[in-house]
Amino acid sequence: MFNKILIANRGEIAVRIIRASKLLGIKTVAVYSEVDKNSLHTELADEKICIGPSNPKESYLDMNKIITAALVTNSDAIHPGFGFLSENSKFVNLCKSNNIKFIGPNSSIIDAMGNKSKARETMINARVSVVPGSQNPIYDSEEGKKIANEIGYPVIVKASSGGGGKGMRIVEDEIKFTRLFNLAQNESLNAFNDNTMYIEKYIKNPKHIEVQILGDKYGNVIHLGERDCSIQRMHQKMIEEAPSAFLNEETRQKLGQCAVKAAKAVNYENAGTIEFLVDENSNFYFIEMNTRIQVEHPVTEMVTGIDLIKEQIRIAMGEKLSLSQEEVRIKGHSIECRINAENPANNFMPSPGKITALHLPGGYGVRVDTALYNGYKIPPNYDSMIAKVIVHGSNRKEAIEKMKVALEELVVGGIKTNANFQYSIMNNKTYIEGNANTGFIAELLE
Ligand code: MV4
Repeated sequence: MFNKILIANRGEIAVRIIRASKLLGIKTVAVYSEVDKNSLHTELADEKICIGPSNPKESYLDMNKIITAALVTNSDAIHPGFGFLSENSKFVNLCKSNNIKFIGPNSSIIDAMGNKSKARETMINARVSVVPGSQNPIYDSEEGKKIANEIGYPVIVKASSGGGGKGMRIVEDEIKFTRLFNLAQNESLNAFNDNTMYIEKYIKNPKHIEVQILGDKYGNVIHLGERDCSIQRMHQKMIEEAPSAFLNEETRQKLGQCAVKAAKAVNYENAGTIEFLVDENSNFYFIEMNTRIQVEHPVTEMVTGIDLIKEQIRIAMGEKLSLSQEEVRIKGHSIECRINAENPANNFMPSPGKITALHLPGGYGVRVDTALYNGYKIPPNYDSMIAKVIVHGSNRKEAIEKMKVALEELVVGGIKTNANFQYSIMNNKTYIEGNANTGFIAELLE
């Protein structure tokens, strides 16, 4: 049993983790940077410790400061949230050597899945269907071209250390291959100090569908259904929903089983996500595994009734999964709109500043995960996501209507947000019909 958890994060996810800890009767420690002195998470936690300047490298990413904060407060465990140190295997090892429990999977899995070409190899060996492509890492364009010619164009060249679209290039034909491969590889070298690449067949206009899984220390793994995260802009997700409007029941079953197989193959422990691309014919292919809790986890909570953060903590305390696969039921439909402090009229330019008026929507099946309060000053130093509006309805149509009511009600004064842009998507025919794929926002903006 944990007596105290340190939350190595900020913003709405820190608040979310503090609330779950309290529900389990566990004390909480907030860490904060100088610019976050007046942030909500510091107010809600039992204790707070300043860990340095606004620059994440000197605070939220500084492993030694966070370990020291955990030690001086006698914390039993650290919850990393998402981003920052959540997928840093060195940090997981550092927790272990200081006798602090890291609420997440073990470091070797984080390493194995963090390297995307290694993850592909692992899943190929586990007989999980991956996108047709290379089996081994690729280091030079000549080698890459041979493989691309075998796969057949178009292909997509990706960086092993990539994510968020960095070090990625779509290649339409052989003539363009060398130039684009080198561009992707240089980008990867600069961003990640890694020249390891891999190649996949390019899937045109795919859906991005991911499956939530939970695993305990005893080898039990269950899935909690899928989330459709196809609505994204510049590789940033904007809207997520569960279940997917696109999948039929048979594909859904297969996808869930495939995700459990993938997680079992790596003895996965804690919460994780298996990401798939789904093509127009409902063929699905593994692309990546996320070894953290994700921003969009609430839509899964809303349709399953399972508190994923509580489950994460329980699993880390050595408890068995609280339910079996047969006990998981998907009820109704949930949608999440991410509210960002940004200006859609000016190329989504970040819009930090002081909140001068605030009204958060409410009502039956309406949830807002946020760390905002009236008078709060959003600092310019961090991610622009300031709230998540989440709705639950008995079906997708009702959920969309509920989201419209919620977004109409939302007032965030003093800064620009993307709330009206999100509202317009709720009225978009392609979206309403469930036909929006990963190219949707780019096409909409054109
Ligand atoms: C792909 C793909 C098509 N085929 N892989 C983008 C984020 C990263 N996690 C995976 N991504 C993609 N991988 C294969 N084999 C399409 C995307 C993709 C994308 C690619 C280039 C430019 C914009 C994109 C938007 C969404 C998805």
